[in-house]
Amino acid sequence: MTDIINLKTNTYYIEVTGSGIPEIDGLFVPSVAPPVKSESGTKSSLGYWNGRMAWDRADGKAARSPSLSYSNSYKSWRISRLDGHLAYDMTCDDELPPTDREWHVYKMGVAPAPKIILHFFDPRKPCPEPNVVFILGGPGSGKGTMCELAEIQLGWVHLSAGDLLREERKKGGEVADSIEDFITGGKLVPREIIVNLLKSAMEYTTRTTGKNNFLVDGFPRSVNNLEGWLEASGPDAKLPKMLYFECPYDVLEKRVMGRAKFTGRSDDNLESIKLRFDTFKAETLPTVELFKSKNQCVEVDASQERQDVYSVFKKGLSEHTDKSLLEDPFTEKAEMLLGLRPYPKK
Ligand code: UP5
Ligand code: MG
Repeated sequence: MTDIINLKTNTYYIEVTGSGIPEIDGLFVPSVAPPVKSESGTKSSLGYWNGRMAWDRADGKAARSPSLSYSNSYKSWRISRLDGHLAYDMTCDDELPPTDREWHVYKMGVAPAPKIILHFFDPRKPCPEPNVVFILGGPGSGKGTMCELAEIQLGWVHLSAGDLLREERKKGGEVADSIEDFITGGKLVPREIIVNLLKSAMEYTTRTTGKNNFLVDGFPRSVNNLEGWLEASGPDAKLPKMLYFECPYDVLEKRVMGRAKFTGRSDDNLESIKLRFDTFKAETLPTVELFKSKNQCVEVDASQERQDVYSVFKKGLSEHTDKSLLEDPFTEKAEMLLGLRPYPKK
């Protein structure tokens, strides 16, 4: 039997969308059902049912409380309708309602099954402030490599502005076509597009994972970009810290052309690299200068060996890094990124 005394408070919120039943779609909050004996004999406590977290509808209208809970008898998570009849279930042993699989449509449910989003915070309240560090440097200076390492080893979340744009481009449509033209021409996309992508990725990540340390890689690429960011962040926003990867052009070109064989990026060719570098000098360097003048910029000599770059980079992030992760041994992927282990042959 679960030791109900030692259970962690249920602070998760669940959003259900797309069920096709208005009374099911909506927000579910930690259950306030009083302690009872469940059908399988397990005593439940506030926020819990059958020893697992449980939720009530936020509008309090459901006949069954909790209305989203786990059944030990059926070994499944279950979502009920207002009248208490079950609409969706998922047979599994997961500690929390699964968000990555299709739910089963039960007797009173309607297809398609809904999407379940687990929030770490009450989505009706503003999202906690993130810790943001901007990473800038020329094309191929190693921004992505170092950010990936910090994600794997130090628990930071890596948001590459370029990758977000490339993902958006894949979705197709008018915006996608215009993104393609900007990227291949080495030019900067309009700031609204990238600021929105970054802000919503950050909010979604914090709400759904609780993670709050973000490396924003390849942004702000111009003073205009920075103005867009500050505008979207509100009047009290502080200027984030910047780590600037300094690297001479010949090294950048060599690295990007080395990478070109594997990535197939439409801008990894000699002509695009030159255009990207010109844009970098004209638009991005003045932004770096601005951060330097405000004492918010740490310079990293990115032409060094990967391990040396990483050790300076790690120091630059120490203020917000979870100390318990600092001494962890390198994972296999980290060793590959650091050039200490070959990538597996395809
Ligand atoms: N490598 C890495 N570190 C190394 C080291 N120390 N020693 C030896 N080799 C090292 O690294 C490049 C290569 O070098 C890799 O093979 C790596 O193994 C090796 P990588 O980490 O990929 O470098 P990175 O700096 O991330 O290079 P990237 O090409 O991604 O930088 P860009 O800044 O050019 O590209 P990004 O994806 O950020 O942007 C692409 C385009 O999107 C821009 O040109 C622009 O059109 C558009 N964009 C906007 O318009 N607005 C934005 O805000 C952002 C992007
Ligand atoms: Mg990159």
